[in-house]
Amino acid sequence: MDKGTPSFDAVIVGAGFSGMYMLKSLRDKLGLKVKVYEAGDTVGGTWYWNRYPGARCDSDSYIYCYTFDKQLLQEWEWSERYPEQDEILRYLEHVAKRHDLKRDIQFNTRVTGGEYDEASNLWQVHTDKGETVTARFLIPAVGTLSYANIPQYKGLEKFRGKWYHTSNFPKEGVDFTAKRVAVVGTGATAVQAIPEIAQQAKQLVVFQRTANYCVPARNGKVDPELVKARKADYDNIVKRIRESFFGQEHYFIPKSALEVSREERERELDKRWDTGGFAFWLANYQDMFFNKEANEVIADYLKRKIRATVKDPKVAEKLIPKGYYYGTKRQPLDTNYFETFNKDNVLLVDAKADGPIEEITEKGIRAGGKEYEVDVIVFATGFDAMTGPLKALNLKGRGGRTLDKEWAEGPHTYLGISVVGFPNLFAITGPQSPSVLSNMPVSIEQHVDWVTDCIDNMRKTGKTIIEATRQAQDQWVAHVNEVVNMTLMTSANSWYMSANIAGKPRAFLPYLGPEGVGGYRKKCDEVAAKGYEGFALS
Ligand code: NA7
Repeated sequence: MDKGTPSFDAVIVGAGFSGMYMLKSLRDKLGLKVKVYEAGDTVGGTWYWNRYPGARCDSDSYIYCYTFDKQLLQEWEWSERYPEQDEILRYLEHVAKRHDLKRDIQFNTRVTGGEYDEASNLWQVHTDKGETVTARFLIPAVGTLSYANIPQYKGLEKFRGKWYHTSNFPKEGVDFTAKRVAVVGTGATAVQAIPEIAQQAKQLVVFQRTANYCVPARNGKVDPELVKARKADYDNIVKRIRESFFGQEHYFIPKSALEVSREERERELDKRWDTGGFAFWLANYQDMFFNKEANEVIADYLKRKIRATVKDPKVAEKLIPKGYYYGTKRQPLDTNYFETFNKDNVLLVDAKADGPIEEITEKGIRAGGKEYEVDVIVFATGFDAMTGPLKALNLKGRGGRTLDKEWAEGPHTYLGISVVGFPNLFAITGPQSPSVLSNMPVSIEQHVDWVTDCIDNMRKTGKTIIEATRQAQDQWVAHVNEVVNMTLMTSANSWYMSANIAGKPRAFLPYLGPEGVGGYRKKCDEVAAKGYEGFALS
């Protein structure tokens, strides 16, 4: 029985890409009373927090944007192939203004907890400002890579210099001029930041735990004729990315890498290398993610590129990825990354060859028994991905159950949107949805539209509670794992596999559907068409 009258129809947590569109959709389409809480002092989410040097999107700008506002697609002009952090932030500020979003967003406010009250069937939501509000629906739009992984090294508190995590850089920036700088980590973030920091710093020491396969981004101005053609073709582009595998205009080569001649394979790989961007990763031979030998011939191409770029063979050898299959960790896109290791002021310290980081000292970092003195440490050490930001909300579902406990062996969701025991909670791009394997805005819009339709349907049919059933959730979890177990993805110690965080249960976090983003969309639509199959509505 529904007893209470909530403060809001819906509370949304986060005002990044997903929270902003969720607000727009529920408020302006359905006329709901909505409140958004955002920890930052303005909109932007990921693009508000990640201000490190070189921060930019790895998806092409023409598809890394909202598609719900067709006029904006025509009006907005991106300056380059990949938008830089501050340009995306400007874009999101523009969207907030254009759709008058800020009036329903409370900034500088972090949600610190929430309980589902079974007597009123409402969520009680608490903030760090001491407020408690109630809402029928609770919608975490907290991002997938937003809970920083700050390594708990011995001695960090003793360090006399300054240290930063890349996802929480000072707004005013950091001046590295004449400084001795350490960067810890060599993932997608570090690959963007290292060449930029190396240009400023007196000395840069890079601490590498796992070498990465990198492909050139090839950023630059986009030919105005191509921009015009894309604008004229937006309806089709939107249709294609929605139906695609990765939310991008990339399609596998429908052949095995092993069935073609070496010459043909080199030609195809050269094409992708020269084009730059995700094409090398996501538009390669179709057996790359399944067949070890196919994967190895493609990886060999990238290893040759590293050897040809890095002048010191010993440094090149350290930069050659080992021990995992190409593409099973997130593909970083680079601009002069490997070239940077040819500079005299850059030193690479590899955990395997030189010894791992042992401690932080007053003066710097000790690794492999040697102390490296630095003035600044930049931790580019990534995130407690996908489950981290949701667990950090400290939510309690029916009977006081927590996500910590429910997910003790990895995430358990239905469709990556809903969790048994947490009624009326919708996670936007939650674990076990395509999310991070997609071009995020495509999957964000899909979830927001689906949730909006679901709530609209509930109102029209007089329902107030929706909750995934145990059976549907178990089947979804089994399906997510069954699909990924057919690939090489599970063999890597990647953050996709939760392996970057000590003690995190090993589990694949996103959903790599047999038909990708397009197939997942169809599945969600079928669930809705069958009266929200797999959910209990009352
Ligand atoms: P990533 O891809 O998780 O990279 C983090 C890097 O930091 C990676 O090289 C890690 O090595 C390394 N790392 C993590 N923890 C430690 C500790 N404790 N000691 C030493 N090195 C460590 O994060 P990014 O920020 O680069 O990228 C995240 C996503 O943001 C990216 O995929 C895009 O989608 C946007 P590892 O490989 O785990 O051995």
